[in-house]
Amino acid sequence: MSNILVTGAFGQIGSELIPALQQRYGAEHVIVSDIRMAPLQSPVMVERNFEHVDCTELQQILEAVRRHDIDTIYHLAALLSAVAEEMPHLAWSINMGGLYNVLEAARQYRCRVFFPSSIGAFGPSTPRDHTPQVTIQRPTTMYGVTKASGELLCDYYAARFGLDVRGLRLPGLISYVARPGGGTTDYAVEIFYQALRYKHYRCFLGPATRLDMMYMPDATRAMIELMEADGAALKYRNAYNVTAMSIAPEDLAGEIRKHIPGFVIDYQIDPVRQSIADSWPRSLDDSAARADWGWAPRFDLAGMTVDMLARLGEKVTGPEGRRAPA
Ligand code: AKB
Repeated sequence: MSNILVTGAFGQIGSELIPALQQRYGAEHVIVSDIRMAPLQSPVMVERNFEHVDCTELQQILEAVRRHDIDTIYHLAALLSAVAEEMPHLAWSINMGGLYNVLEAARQYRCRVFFPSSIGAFGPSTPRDHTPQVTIQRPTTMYGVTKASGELLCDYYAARFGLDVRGLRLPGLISYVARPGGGTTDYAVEIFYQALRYKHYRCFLGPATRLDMMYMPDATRAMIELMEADGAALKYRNAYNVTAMSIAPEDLAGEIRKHIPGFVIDYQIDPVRQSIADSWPRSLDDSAARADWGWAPRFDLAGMTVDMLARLGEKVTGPEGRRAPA
């Protein structure tokens, strides 16, 4: 039975990927690691399987891999796009330094690696509609530079050292368990909290800013399915385009309004995040993922909105939610 290490485990993805991995492979086989300590009311079951790991310290990763006899690493620790623009040096150190250390540990202990790339790995010279699997990648953000370079570094380790590294170019992720922090697509999560609490949301992207999005249950399933896929069938391994919906703030607001009549959205554009969004694809072509390992999303805009409102509704309007800051 394999043992899995997840880095950056208390972030938006880890908070839902870990329970999915625990359910599939058994909680004792999933080692949760983060530079932060477990939040007091962590949705993630940590108990004995927590390691405090700073990914910029190779020794800490090596130690966790050795101690727990790890053979698969899901490397989630990274800064997101908007915060990476505020702190480009730190973003390089965490996103690239952390990935390099994870790949080095994987090389030494022959681990398989999952690396989350992003729509941010593309730039303004990339075709923005039906963005092909193989196309121009000249990102203009530090986040994008680390994602495009990260894809190349993973390819290098695969070709040079025979490492099994797989990855996805993830779109904006919509989730109700943990909130994202510092991303350009965060509006698509914030809007649900504000709609449920105040029937009003002020969006930092313009109404027609179309980007790819995916509901988190689809995203965690995609990661696990890719890692379980027959390696011989994978033409790209790292990193596959995946998407579930291509939507703009005005589309999402319209869908929410079907369930919360009177919901109002207005706009106060943040020039930094708007210019990041304007440099990203509007819709990805994910046909390679569909053909090579059977990828198919289960949630479209309508299905995701119903599920988000139902699950978040209890959390936001319950006693804990009323006490939490907006
Ligand atoms: C971000 O907005 O930075 C991320 C992403 C699309 O990679 N959600």
